[in-house]
Amino acid sequence: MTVKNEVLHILENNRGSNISGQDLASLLQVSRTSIWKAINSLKLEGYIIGATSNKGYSLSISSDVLSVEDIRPFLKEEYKDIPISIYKTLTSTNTEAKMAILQNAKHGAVILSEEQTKGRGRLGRDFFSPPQSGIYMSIILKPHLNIANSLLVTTATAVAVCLSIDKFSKESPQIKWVNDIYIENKKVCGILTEAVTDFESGTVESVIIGIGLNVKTKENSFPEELQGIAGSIFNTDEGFNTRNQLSAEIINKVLSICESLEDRTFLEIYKERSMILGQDIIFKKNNEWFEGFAQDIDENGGLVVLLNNGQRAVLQSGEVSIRKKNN
Ligand code: BT5
Repeated sequence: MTVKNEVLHILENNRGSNISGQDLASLLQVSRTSIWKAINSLKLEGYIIGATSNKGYSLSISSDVLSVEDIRPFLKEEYKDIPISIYKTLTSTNTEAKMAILQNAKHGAVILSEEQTKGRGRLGRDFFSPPQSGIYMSIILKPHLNIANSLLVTTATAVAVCLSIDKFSKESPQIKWVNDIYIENKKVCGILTEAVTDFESGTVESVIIGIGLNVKTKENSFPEELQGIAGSIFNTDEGFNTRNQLSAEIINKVLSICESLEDRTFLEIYKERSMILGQDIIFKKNNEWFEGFAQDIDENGGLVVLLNNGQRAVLQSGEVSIRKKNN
């Protein structure tokens, strides 16, 4: 560990309380100048560290910077050594993950960014990714497992993210088929799963799971077109510094559920959390709108719809909305 990381570790363990430069220097057996340099570079990375003459340094309760050192301790034993890269800004963590795959990234590698300047949704849509307020993460899976079915990977990830949010929030998140997570009727998370295929063999070489989660983005900071549609897990100062722990929880759950996709028990949780099962819906397929009743989720994550003409359809992708009742 570098002096900087050791200083951070001590400040983290004493969040909100003061510790003098002299005490830090003696504990780490380095000079006070080294401590001063470490504190300055932590401040440059965005940590909020107070310095009071006589009392020393203290890490503010509200300091919240994504860091590998703060994520790793919360990972399960089997994932403790996965490669994690954290950036201050990227165009898109999924794009960065694609480049990492070209350089032989390992199964389970994680890329996180404090902000994305071109965060992507499906079909070329944008995903608003402002700094220091969300989790924008890509996890790389190598399909030595049977993960060729990217719909099922998205379904499994939605369940993993809901269960992770449960650990930190009183609100129980719900899932809108196929890739959106809602809290109190506002979208707090979107998932974009992309497959990297090997042209020669035509097989899926890697899968990138992109997760965009609004953790504490303020209501009024969403752009106009998302006002009233998008929300965050935390709307108060509660949960101000949970992004590292929540990221670790998501990594643990996504990897463990996706590594045993053949065990379909997560589909039961998916159904319980579904916002659309048992509802009248409209959906678009081949540029045509259909009406029907959302009946079930099949074993591959497909949405089973009973059409108004009595026929049954299974959707593998697309856009679904709940039909408003005419009173
Ligand atoms: C998604 O697409 O919701 C998938 C979003 C995936 C984002 C992650 S972040 C890490 C990784 N790197 C990336 O570049 N992407 C992934 P879709 O279902 O197509 O929804 C897109 C729509 O959601 C937009 O057209 C907006 O209406 C809405 N939207 C955009 N930003 C949002 C936000 N921050 N919160 C809630 N809704 C948002």
